[in-house]
Amino acid sequence: MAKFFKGLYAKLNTTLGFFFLMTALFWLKTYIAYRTKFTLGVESPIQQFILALNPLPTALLLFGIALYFRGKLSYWLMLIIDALQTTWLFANILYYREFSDFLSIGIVKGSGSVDNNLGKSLAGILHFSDLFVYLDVLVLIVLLLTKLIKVDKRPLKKRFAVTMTVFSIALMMMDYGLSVKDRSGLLTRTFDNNYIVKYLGLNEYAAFNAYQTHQQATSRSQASKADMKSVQKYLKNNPAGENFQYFGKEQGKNVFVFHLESFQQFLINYKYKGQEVTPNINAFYKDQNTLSFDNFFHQVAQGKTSDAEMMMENSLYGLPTGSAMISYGTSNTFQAAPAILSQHGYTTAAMHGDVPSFWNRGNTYKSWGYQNFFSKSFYPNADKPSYNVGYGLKDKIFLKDSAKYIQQLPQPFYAKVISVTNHYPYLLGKKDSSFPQTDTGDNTVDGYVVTAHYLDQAFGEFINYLKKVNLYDNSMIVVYGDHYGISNNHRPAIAKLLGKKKVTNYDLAMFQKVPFMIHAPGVQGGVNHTYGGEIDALPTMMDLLGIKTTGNYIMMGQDLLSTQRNQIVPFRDGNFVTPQYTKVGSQVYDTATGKLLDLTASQKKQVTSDQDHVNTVLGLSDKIMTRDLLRFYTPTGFKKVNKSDYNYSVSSTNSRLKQEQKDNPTSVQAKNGGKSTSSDYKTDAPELSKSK
Ligand code: GP9
Ligand code: MN
Repeated sequence: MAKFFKGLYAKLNTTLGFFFLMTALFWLKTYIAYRTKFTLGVESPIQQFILALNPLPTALLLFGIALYFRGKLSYWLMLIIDALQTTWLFANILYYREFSDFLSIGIVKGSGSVDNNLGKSLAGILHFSDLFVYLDVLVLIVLLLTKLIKVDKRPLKKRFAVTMTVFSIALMMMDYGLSVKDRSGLLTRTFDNNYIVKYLGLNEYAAFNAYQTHQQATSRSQASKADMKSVQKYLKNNPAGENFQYFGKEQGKNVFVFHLESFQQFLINYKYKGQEVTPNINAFYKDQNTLSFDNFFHQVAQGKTSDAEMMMENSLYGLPTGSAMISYGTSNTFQAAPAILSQHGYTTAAMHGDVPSFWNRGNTYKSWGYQNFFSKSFYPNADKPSYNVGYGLKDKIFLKDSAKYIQQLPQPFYAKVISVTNHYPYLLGKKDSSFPQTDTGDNTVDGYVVTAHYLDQAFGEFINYLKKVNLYDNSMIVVYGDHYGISNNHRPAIAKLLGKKKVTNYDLAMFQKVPFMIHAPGVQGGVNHTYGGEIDALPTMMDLLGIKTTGNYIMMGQDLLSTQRNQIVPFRDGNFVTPQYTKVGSQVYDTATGKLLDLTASQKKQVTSDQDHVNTVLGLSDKIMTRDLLRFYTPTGFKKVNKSDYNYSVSSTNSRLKQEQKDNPTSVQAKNGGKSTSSDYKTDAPELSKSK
């Protein structure tokens, strides 16, 4: 035994021995930090394995650089690289504690005016145990200084260094291969920085982020004011048309934007085994004050929810690949709904039962001018497994606890409420399920009505609360489905659900319809058949609120209530739907009948011109996004958003709300004599009744 240790000790006195000791320590501490300092959402044995593996490749690669040098220099290099990597880890631990996200190059450089007050609050967020990450660096230095470990002066054979470099890169590829197998689209769609760190590691995340930042900076630097002029010229030549009938009818009202996750239009009035799947949403659809649209399409691409949010609140398209909120949300200039409305006296808030890093909401919402963002950590017991399913809190629980915050918002307010339970793979425990599964035989499809029914019940409870506290008649309530829930890969199941033998490309295009409804107490409702999509939501809402957007704001959509609109609905892949034509790839269908057309010369001409329009708007929108063109133009009456005005931490949000109850006592709670209205919120969520 003693001999063994002696042998081991002797090895430590060689360059390679020291190298492996340092690597092992770095690996271990990074893994401990992963498990104790971050919430990476490791879910399966393969993810456990990947997480345990992922600190190793870059440790070997970077420490391995030192192996190309000899003697003292080699040791010094290793220590410097160790200290740098450790500092990156340490800085992320601190940043994560405050923002539940990882540092990005943009934030480190302080560009894009992202001031996170990190310096100021450093003392407040540092835990003593964070310092453990420096322990091994310190120990190694002491061992060297005291000569307990001696510097090996002999040069190492070059082939050792080269082997280490090759081996570490191979290991990195292996990690990447395993990761992409487990989470496809990891780097193209990105989703959440937590995912990149969980799968690839903190250093790889840094490299990926640096690459993205570089790409963005390049496309940004190509832009000039003239680009913006061409966008303005286009909008001027293609005006949306005035909307005299509805303009300003909802002026000054509170606004709710209620996000129905993965909710498709076909669910409206859909019955299974004689039972309505979504009775509450159906009732809302038919409400005499609800303007409902039955030819409204989602227009998202890979960014899914984030694309929908981008369109709904900016009237700008998502990108053809990836998520614009992730790539540009932190750094770009935006003139989004929350910013516009807060400058018209509104309090603005977004609510969502997931972590703020998902789709980069925590940063993007600041760019959009949200004053408040209530994400997962604002909700009681948010980490209880029984309270969660899939991406976050179960809707019934989330909505009930959101009411606590809604009641504190000074009126008028703009509140976006994002549900999440009706999300693929549509799994819900027995206790929460009160609707039979469909029997298409396709497992990923059959639970869809079950979670949709659950979402509907949650929605019903929420609307009842709004009625109880007089918000229903005081608010414009916009309800929309963000994108399909059943993807086109499930043709046979879709056919079964729709009661058809089989589905054509036309049917699938129509299957992309999602609900869009505006409950507007000041107007007569009804079902409107105009063709439009998510890109058109914002101009529609703004006109109802009496805020003129045409000729001032840069919006790619048109008011759905304007009678002169073009009714061309572009999809992100370049296909489109108009009242006449539905174009899918090389096929063109008659939209009214679903018949495949053999185009006449004049039809061809029309389709070509529609296609031109589609290509132009998508191209212009992409230019605005990738070149950050809105920085060159500020609409009249609009003040540029300053991201450092916003702080979404729980403590500062709560103290801000408290202060606002005094300074501007117009919230529901303030008007209720300061008393909470929580008891007016009735839910049958089994998780909540049990805990009582
Ligand atoms: C996660 C949720 C889901 O926070 O919004 O996003 P999706 O997967 O639908 O894009
Ligand atoms: Mn979604």
